[in-house]
Amino acid sequence: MKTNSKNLGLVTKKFNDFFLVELKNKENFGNSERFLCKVRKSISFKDQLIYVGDEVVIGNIDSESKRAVITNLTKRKNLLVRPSVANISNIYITFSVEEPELNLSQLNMFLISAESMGVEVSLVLTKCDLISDKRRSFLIDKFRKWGYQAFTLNLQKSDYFRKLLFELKQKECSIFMGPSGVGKTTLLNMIIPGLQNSTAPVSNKIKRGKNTTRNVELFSISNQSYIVDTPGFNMQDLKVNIRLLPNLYSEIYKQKIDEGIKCKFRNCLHVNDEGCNLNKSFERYSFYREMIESSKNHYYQNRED
Ligand SMILES: Nc1nc2c(ncn2[C@@H]2O[C@H](COP(=O)(O)OP(=O)(O)OP(=O)(O)O)[C@@H](O)[C@H]2O)c(=O)[nH]1
Ligand SMILES: [Mg+2]
Ligand SMILES: [Zn+2]
Repeated sequence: MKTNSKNLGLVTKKFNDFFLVELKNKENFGNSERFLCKVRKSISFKDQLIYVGDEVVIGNIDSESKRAVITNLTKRKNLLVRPSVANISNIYITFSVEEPELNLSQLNMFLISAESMGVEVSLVLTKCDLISDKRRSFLIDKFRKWGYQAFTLNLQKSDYFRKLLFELKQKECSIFMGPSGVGKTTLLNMIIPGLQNSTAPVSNKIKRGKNTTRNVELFSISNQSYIVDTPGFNMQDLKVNIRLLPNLYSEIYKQKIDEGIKCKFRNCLHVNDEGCNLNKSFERYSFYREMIESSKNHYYQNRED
């Protein structure tokens, strides 16, 4: 049976030209209908791609075959480029403390890239059962200085997990992002009991993840909260406007706001700039400096082209 009624839906999965769209039906949480959709060919936004997290209008709904077509796209709030996800409100950068071992430079790149989206960024540290309490406290303290109150999770203890779950249910659309094998899908399976998405142990020798999750997928966890599981990856380089970088490090912008420090030039990059008054004795300064230098090289290379 075909109807012509139009309905708002949320794209929860994308594969090739197909989209899985869940009807936005607030009264019916957990039982929302899902339709396999293609984009109507003759519509004006056809040059614009549609991503997981997009809100769309679907029509030509066939309730029996669960097929429909996407007829319109609602204006999106934001778009994360890698992995491609639209309309996120929170990014949970997820790293394991061991297996794979914690790479601070990678972690910093993930954090700064997330901060550049202008959404709320949090840090989740998994596999804390593999380290001592002393090491865990050390890491909590380190990341507090970086500006993050880390969630330290472990499969055996549920107290921190419950705190995280409570928080996720207050947010709109949260995404787990980080390298392969850190336990993003394991966490998702704990959040949604019965889900049982595939997870895999890290490889024996080099303790590296096996790229188990292949697609970005969005799941609802309450009436208006969603979480997104993503395929793990390592970041090669960061494409952030060099002028924005000082504002993405809490150690820098807090000095300006809390301590009122002022450099001679308003657009000071705090590297070798004349009249710079920034106190550079914080752990991430070397990462910051490297980012500035490599962005500068990138900028000049592009300018010479
Ligand atoms: N010891 C320990 N192992 C964990 C913990 N959380 C997850 N793991 C294990 O880590 C391995 C990788 O977990 P996944 O959930 O597949 O990792 P992922 O981040 O989804 O990896 P990709 O999908 O490849 O990006 C699995 O064998 C999990 O059982 C934890 O808290 N402690
Ligand atoms: Mg996974
Ligand atoms: Zn300065």
